[in-house]
Amino acid sequence: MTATERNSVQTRQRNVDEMAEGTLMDDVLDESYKERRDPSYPKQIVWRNVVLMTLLHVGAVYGLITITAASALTLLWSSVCFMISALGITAGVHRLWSHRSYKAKLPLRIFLAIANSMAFQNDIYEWARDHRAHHKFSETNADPHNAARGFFFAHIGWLLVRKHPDVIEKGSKLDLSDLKADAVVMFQRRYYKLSVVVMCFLVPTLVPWCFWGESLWVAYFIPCLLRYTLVLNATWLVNSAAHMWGMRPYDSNINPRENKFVAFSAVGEGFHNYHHTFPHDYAASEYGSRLNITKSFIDLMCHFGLATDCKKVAHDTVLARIQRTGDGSHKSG
Ligand code: ST9
Ligand code: ZN
Ligand code: ZN
Repeated sequence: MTATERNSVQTRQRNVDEMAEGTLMDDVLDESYKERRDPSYPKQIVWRNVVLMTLLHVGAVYGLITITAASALTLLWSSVCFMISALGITAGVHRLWSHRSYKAKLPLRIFLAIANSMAFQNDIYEWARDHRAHHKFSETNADPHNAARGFFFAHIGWLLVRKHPDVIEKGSKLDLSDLKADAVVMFQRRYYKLSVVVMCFLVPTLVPWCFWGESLWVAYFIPCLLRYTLVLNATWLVNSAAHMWGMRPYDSNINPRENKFVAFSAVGEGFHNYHHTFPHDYAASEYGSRLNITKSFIDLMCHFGLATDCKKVAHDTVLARIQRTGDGSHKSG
C-alpha cells in the first residue's frame, strides 16, 4: 500500500468514526475509488427524453405566462402540490429512504410514497440507488450526475443520455437490502406508472376543476406542469449549483457547497457541503430549521409519534471536523 493510499484509508476511517452507530455505510464517500475512466465513452442520447423534457419545459413556460388566468384558490393549490411533492423527495426518498436518517411509521411512509409519486422523479428504489451511488462515488464516472462533467450534465443532461457503465457496475455492488425489505417501497415500484398518472397528473389537474370550477386548461398548465417542472428544477439545482457555487466550511476536499438560494428553493437541501460530510444527519444542516422546512416537517412528525430515531451529529463533532477539513469560512473559525 502506498503512502497516499494509507492516508486515504486513515482519512476514511476518521470520517467513518464520526458516524453514529448503526448508520448506513453505502452513502459514505468511498475515498479509495478514484477511477476516472475516459468520460468520452460513446454517449448515447435518449431522444425520447430530450423531446419529453423539451415539451415539459415549454408547457411550464406557457403555464408561467398564463398564471394571471388562474384563480387564487388554484394558485394556493399549486403551492400545496409543490410542497407535497417536495416533501416526498426531501423527507421521503432523500432523508428517509436514501440515508435512513430517521425512522418513519407505516402511515408516514405511505404518505411519503404517495407524495413521492406526485413528484415523478423515478420510483423510490431507483432514486435511492442512484443517490447512494452519488454519495459513495461522488464526482466520478460512477456518480449518475457527476458534476465534474459540468453544470448542464449534473442538472438535466444525465437524464437525457444512457448511464456511464461505471454507474451500473459500481451501483450494482451497493447494499439495497433495506429498500427491498420495505413493503411500501416495493409496492410503489410495482405500481409506479399508475401512481404517477394519478398523483402527478390527474389529482393536480382535476381537483381545481371539480372543486372550484377552474378551467381544465389552466389546471393542467399551472398546478400540474408548471408545479412539476419547478420541483424538478429545484431538485436538480442541488446536483448542479450546490456542487459548484458556495463555501465549503466542513470539508474543503469535496465539491459540494453551502448554497442558500438552493436551500430556499429546495426546502432545506442546499447545505450540501454539510450534507455530503454528514449524510446521516436528519436535518441535512448545522442550522436547525433555518431555511429548512423539511426539518420542521420531520420534527412535527416526531411530535405526532409518526417519526422516531432522528440522527443528529454532535456539535463537538461538527466543530472538530470544521477545524480538521473546513475551508476556514465557518463563523467559528
Ligand atoms: C429525476 C430524478 O428528475 C432527479 C434525482 C435528483 C437527485 C437529487 C439529489 C440531491 C439531494 C436531494 C435534494 C432534494 C431536493 C428536492 C427539492 C424539492 C423542491 N446502480 O436507468 P436505466 C441498472 S427523474 C445499479 O434505464 P439507461 C439497473 O439494472 C425525472 N444499477 O439506464 C437498471 O434496471 P432497473 C423523470 C443501476 O438505460 C438498468 O441499469 N424521469 C443503476 O442508461 C437500466 O437502468 C425521467 O426523466 C445504479 N445507480 O438509461 C426518466 N442505474 O432500474 C429518466 C441503473 O430495472 N431516466 N442500473 O433495475 C431514464 O430515462 C433512464 O434512466 C436514462 C438512463 C435514459 C437516464
Ligand atoms: Zn450531492
Ligand atoms: Zn443525500
